[in-house]
Formats: sequence, C-alpha cells, structure tokens
Amino acid sequence: MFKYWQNSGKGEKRAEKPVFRCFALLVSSFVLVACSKPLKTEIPKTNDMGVSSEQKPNIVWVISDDQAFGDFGFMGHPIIKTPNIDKLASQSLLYKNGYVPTSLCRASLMTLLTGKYTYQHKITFNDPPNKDKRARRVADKFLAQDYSVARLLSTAGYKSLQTGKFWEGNYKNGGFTHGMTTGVRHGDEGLQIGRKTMQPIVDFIDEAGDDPFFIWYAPYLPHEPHNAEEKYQAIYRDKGLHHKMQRYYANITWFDDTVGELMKILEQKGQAENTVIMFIVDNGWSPIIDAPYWTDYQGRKLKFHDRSKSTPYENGLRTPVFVWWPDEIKPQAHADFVSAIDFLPTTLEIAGVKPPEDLPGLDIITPKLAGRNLNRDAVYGSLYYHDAVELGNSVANLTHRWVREGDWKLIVNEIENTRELYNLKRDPLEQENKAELENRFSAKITHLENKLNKWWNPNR
Ligand SMILES: [Ca+2]
Repeated sequence: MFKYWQNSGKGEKRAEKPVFRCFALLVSSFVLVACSKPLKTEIPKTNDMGVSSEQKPNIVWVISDDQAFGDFGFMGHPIIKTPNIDKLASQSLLYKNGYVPTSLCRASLMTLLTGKYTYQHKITFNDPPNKDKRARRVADKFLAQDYSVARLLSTAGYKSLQTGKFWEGNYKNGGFTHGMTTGVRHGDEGLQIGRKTMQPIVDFIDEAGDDPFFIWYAPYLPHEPHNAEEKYQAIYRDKGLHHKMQRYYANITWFDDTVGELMKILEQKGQAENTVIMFIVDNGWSPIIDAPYWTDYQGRKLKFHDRSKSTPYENGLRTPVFVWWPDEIKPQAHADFVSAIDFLPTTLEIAGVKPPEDLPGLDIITPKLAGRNLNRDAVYGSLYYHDAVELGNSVANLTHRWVREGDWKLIVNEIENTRELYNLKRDPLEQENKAELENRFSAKITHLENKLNKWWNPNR
C-alpha cells in the first residue's frame, strides 16, 4: 500500500528512491555496455528527471473552480477545512505565488489546455458574440486546431480522460481519448464528476490498462451552486459567518473531500505510487456581502465580490500551485512566480515529450530539483469581456492588462485608460493605488507598462 498518502509526515525518505534508481540505472547501463553481445533491447532513454520511456508516470491535474487563493488550510486560512489538499500540498513542490493570466473560467482553462496566453489561443470569453450557437460551434473548434495537453501526451502513449469543466465542445476537440463532456457550454455530463460520482475515473483507470494516463479533474466545485450537503454546512454553522460565506466554505470542504476520494481511487488501483498530481485554481472567487451585485462593462449583474472573479485583483488571479510527486520531489515551498501557462511544458517534461518551441511557459520542476530559481522576473495577463464582441479578436475584446514584478503590480484598464499600481507586500488587499501619486511613482509605472507592452503581442 502506498505509504506517502496514507501516512503523513513520512516524506524524509523520499530522496533515497530516485538516487537509488539512478544508481541502479547506471550500474545496469554499465553492465549492458560492457557486454560484448548485441543488445536485445535498447537501454531505456531518460529525460532530465530520470523518467525512462518504459515507466512513464501517470499525471492528474486537479483544477479547483472559483476559489480564492487564501481559502485553503495550507494557505493559512483560520476557518476553512481542506485536510486532503493540505496533506498533498505539504508533500509537494509548492508555489504560493501562482497566477492565472485571465480570471475567467473558459479563458483560463483554455490556457491550461494549450499552454498559451489568452491572446494566443483566442478564447478570451465564456460566451461568443450574442451567445450565438453557430459562433459557439466555430469557437469550439479552436482547440481542435491548436496544441492540447492530451494530444501531445498521446504521442507518448498516454490515454487521457476529461472530467468536469470543459468549454471547448466535445472532449475529442481536446484530443482526449476518453471524456464525459460532449458539447453543451461548460461541461454537461462532465459536471457530475465530484458532485455526483467518481465512477468515470475508476472505469477509465481500468480501461487504460498498462498505458500511462492523464486525468483532467476539473469538478464544478467549489463553484456555485453552493449546495453542499448538511455535513459540510454543519462545520461552518455557529461561527458567526454570513450565510453566503458559510455556504461557500462548505462547498470548499466538499471539493476537498472529492480530492481525498480521488487519491483513494489511485491507491486502490495501485497507481498512486506512479502518479504525479498538479494542482491549480482556474480563477478566484469571493462572496459579495455588502451589496446584492455589481455591474460589469456589459451590464451583467455579478453576484460575487467585485475584486474577485472576472477582475484583475489578487482574489481573481492568484492561486496556489503544487506538484505532488513523492518519488521525485521532496516537500518544499518557493516564492517564485508561476503561471497556468507552465502546466503544459511541465507536464510534457514529466512525460518525456518534447514541447512545441513557441510555448511561453516554463518547466517548474527541473530548476528546483537542481537548486535554481525559475528563469522569470514577472508574470502577465489580460482580461476581456465575458461575452466576446468579436470572435478571435483579442484587441477588440480587451478590458485590462496586468503585470506583477517583485512586490509591484500594475493594472492597465483599457476601457477607462487608467492605471493602478500596488505594492503587494505592504498592501496585499490592493487598497492603496500608488498611481494616484503619479509624480512619485511615474518611473515605476513607465517601467512596468513598457514590460507589459513588450509582452503583449496579440497578432502572433
Ligand atoms: Ca472558474
């Protein structure tokens, strides 16, 4: 039985295994090379992580839906209970400064699927112009014509399963070999995963047989409806919480429970030991308490906090990111900036698949195994109208661009032609807009805006 998941606090021995394995591989290679007879089989090729072509690890992406970055036990929240995710995070390579480029579901998930910024993959929106069905069918094919994590992994023999949120039509558009979603808006049957069943994952692992597998686990949680059953509500009752907060927290613990179920399935199938878990949130979310709603640029009345989802603020963009791979990675936490664009290149490195050359993201594992910082000084992103005004036109749909470098974050509001500058170390809630003191901070604003303009390249 797999000990790392079942017993906490036993991570110290993990470093021994890869070292032993590398040593064994070196010895066996020497014996094979020293042998004068022709080899019957080739020596397994390995990538930088020591993963041989004959023992590719399974990879599971756990993607939370609508959860603010601080709303986890391991991120220091004083009330919220997330014991299963906390345990994984404590055993992982953890980045607390993760970001998604766009704080809206579909655009953010498309960045994960393709490894590209929104202006590159062109899915800037949740819905097409006028919610037109024909335009939706056209947009659903964008992914079919682009890179996708599942298609790239299939070149290395991976079977792949789509579950949960998926906006790009049929799961086959994403190159998945198996899936739940067949084409209705944000996931149809896929949205049953976690909330109603985990059986598709059990069945898929059985069908994958001896092949390595990839699972897209993106349950519709803790996303609204915040309708977790009573056992979850009871955890947060009588704590003086607003009812909206209580119900949101209950959904978070429900989501956490499903992650525990997922790990149990991997164990029961004997796969946990050879599986990598990568965790991220597609966008943040916070309840709105002091008003019934706020209104966005398209007149949509949004019933969540106006500094969370669909906004360029930290509770919309920031997310913890971690990679759980006990055989290869000792528990460690880092302050480097990571981004959703990093999931694809990191996954390809794990699987030993050569990444396409024009991907903007980084492998976030290898440098840390070598004791180095990631080669990145800033993270970037852009926000757009919820309903596209023109399909595939990033400029016409743009509302904001943002960049974070060091402690500083610049937000450019493209609709109002205004700038906001925050020092996140001193002002993590983004309450003091330094751009209002323009003379004092004009050099900083110019510097960050020049970086932003250099990054922004919607025509490529
Ligand atoms: Ca979402």
